[in-house]
Amino acid sequence: MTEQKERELYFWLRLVREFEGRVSMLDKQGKIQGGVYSGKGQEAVVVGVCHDLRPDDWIFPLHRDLGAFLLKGADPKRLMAQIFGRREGFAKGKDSFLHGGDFSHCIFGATSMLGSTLPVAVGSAYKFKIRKEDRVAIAFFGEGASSRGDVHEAMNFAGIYKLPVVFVCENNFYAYSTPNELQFAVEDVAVRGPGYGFKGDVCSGNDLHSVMKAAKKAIDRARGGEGPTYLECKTYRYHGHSEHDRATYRSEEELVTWESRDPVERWEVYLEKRKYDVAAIKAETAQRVKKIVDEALAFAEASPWPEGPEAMEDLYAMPIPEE
Ligand SMILES: Cc1ncc(C[n+]2csc(CCOP(=O)(O)OP(=O)(O)O)c2C)c(N)n1
Repeated sequence: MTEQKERELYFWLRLVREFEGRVSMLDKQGKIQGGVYSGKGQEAVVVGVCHDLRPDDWIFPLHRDLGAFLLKGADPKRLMAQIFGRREGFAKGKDSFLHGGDFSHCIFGATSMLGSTLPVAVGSAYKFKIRKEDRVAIAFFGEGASSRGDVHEAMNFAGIYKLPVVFVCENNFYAYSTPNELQFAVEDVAVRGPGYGFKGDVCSGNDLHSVMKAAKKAIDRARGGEGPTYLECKTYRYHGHSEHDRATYRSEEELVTWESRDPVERWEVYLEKRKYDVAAIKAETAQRVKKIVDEALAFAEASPWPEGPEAMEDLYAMPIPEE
């Protein structure tokens, strides 16, 4: 990997952390519309999976994947406006972050019914295959969603047709307050992959190298016509399920154990071992990401609220004109 690439990856890790950190803070100030589901602690998953995707690959993020939007090229200003429920947001002020997608960057919005984006991701992968398009679909989901029927149906179909899709399970050990041992009776949920006729792989979701390596294999497999992968990334969310959840169902010791495996700090150690001037890189990156987030915030706050009648716009697809 070149030094430039290593620094770029650090920039992404820090940008995601800064953006999400700011959103959590703004939520406490009562400025955010809707819930805030922080992915703090899980940054290496979205960076490792999305950093090398092509503009026309599609991603299907879950509610905790704000970072995936940034990686896939969504404008941070519009993203913040979306979170603020303003007109300049992707949904033009009709929704919070939760369901907002950015089709211009091939980002599908999350759904409230967890796991139900997977059949959509599989549908798009089916279309890529039928039209012989060199594209992949990345479907993110939590280990909680892994228990849903939609997820099973999507994976079964994708296995039969060997579709170019990667199923990325962000296993952060809790689905709201439900721990893994009450979620499934297996250690690694990725063991289900072979049951659908494709590979299951497990990686450390807090180690960027580990995610990148596993994601590359899975994406290459999809592009090469070898079908899907069930990629499980073991990770941990530092915050509660959402900002209103104090997460009293887990111990302080457990949280601290995971914080000691922090993905951003881990990458800093790596840069140090590479003998780069890490103090300078940290200072420069901090300034760079702060500027991006400050500008996004100023833009969102200046963006108007939608007017009442706009609520009726964009509700239906335009009919396809007859030839
Ligand atoms: C089908 C469905 N069941 C329950 C819920 C309520 N709910 C919202 S988030 C959540 C936890 C999801 O856990 P997981 O899928 O592991 O993702 P995580 O939040 O841990 O990233 C639950 C149970 C929902 N939104 N949809």
